[in-house]
Amino acid sequence: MAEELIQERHDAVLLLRLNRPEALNALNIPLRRALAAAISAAADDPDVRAIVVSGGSKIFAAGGDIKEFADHDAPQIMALELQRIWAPIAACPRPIIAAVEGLALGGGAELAMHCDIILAAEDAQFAFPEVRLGILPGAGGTQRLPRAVGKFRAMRYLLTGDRIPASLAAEMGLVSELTPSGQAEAAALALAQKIARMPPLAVRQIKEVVLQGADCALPAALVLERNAHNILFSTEDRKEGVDAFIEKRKPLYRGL
Ligand code: CO8
Repeated sequence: MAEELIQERHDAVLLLRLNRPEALNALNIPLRRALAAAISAAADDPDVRAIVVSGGSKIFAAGGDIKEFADHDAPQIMALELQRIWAPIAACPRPIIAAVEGLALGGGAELAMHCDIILAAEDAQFAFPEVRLGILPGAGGTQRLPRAVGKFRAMRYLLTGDRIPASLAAEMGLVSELTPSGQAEAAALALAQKIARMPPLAVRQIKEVVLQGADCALPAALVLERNAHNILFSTEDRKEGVDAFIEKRKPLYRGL
């Protein structure tokens, strides 16, 4: 059987490509576990400086695997503790870029929203169809969508399951950037390579401060920012960046 999660290294970038074409990349438990394990391993590998999560050229993901959970009742769903599979993605210190072609539905859209940057093909579509199954988005969708696009637009789509075209998603702030159809993965890899060339400690601090600060009151968030800013002044990469600017040469960052 083909691997359900393809892993490729592109220099300092790890590409993770969902590969369940027969089920439109529906996220079954083995695939979710593989994704969580790959991202945990990447977080332990200092040579991985950015991650791309892609569904390939046709579809990002058609959601959670409906067939896998069709007969589950509440205790069975609770026993799965699915939040433990999502946690390593949410906690990953490396930047993660989602490359969305085709559809990102339900758990697929929630997977994209676990990432830090979402690139979407101009003909891609997002939706949260859980309501049509009598449930709700259970992997952060009811919380991350309103934080990304505001309450009133989030409600509009969470309560209907209607599709959000990528252009509207970009306008709403759910998509970072649109790409031509078929080029989301290549564009995500190029962007990830660019981030991978940045000083790793600064990249890590920016990600941490943006994410943690978003959940704090502004004064506390500004303290987080100030402390991270001050700490970065002691790094060798800060010295290298400034020296390279003054000497008019390309910097070589080492993550120190
Ligand atoms: N789960 C499992 N299998 C799926 C899923 C899915 N989410 N989506 C598609 N598939 C399977 C189909 O069953 C079909 O398999 P088979 O050939 O064996 O019948 C194959 O993929 C191809 O699908 P279609 O024939 O339906 O392809 P179409 O091009 O006609 O339609 C769609 C594509 C529009 C994407 C359509 O497949 C669809 O609507 N899929 C479901 C979308 C959805 O509602 N996603 C789930 C949202 S909920 C969620 O993500 C979290 C909770 C999940 C558990 C819920 C349990 C109650």
